[in-house]
Amino acid sequence: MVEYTTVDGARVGILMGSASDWPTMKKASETLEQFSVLHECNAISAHRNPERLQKYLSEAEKRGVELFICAAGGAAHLAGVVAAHTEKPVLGCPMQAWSLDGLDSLLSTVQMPKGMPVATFAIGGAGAINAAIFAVQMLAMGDSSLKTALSAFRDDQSSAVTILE
Ligand code: RP5
Repeated sequence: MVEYTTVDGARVGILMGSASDWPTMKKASETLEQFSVLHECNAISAHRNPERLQKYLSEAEKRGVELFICAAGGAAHLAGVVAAHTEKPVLGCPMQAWSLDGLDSLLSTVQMPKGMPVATFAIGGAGAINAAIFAVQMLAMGDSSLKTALSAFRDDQSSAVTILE
């Protein structure tokens, strides 16, 4: 049985607690694509697939995945559990999920105990996109072509702000 998807040369692993998170996390994937950053996307729940998650993480690190973007909603433990299993940076995306407008997910993701960081982003699509951009910023520290692409992206954003008449 295939337990998860892998991509040769992936530098980023996007994980989500459920396929129901995909419409939001697709935005993170599209953002990485925009920068031609190879990545792989998987729904592996910290609660429903604990062994699969552990296996994925140990194999992903060996294959060279450099950081993980983790999305979950409700009792959103995925990012924290991933942080417990890897020394790679973990970026957390709280999902809006089914109640409390995602405040539950935000607090579950952000309130990590000291010594075990999860860089936590905004609830929903903006957070998913920003997590991907932040991942690109980290990867760009050792990658001059990514650095150039990021500068162009920032310039485009500046030009897109219109002046009110
Ligand atoms: C979390 O519970 C998932 O990350 C998702 O955001 C939420 C709902 O999951 P499903 O019940 O739709 O699978 O674990």
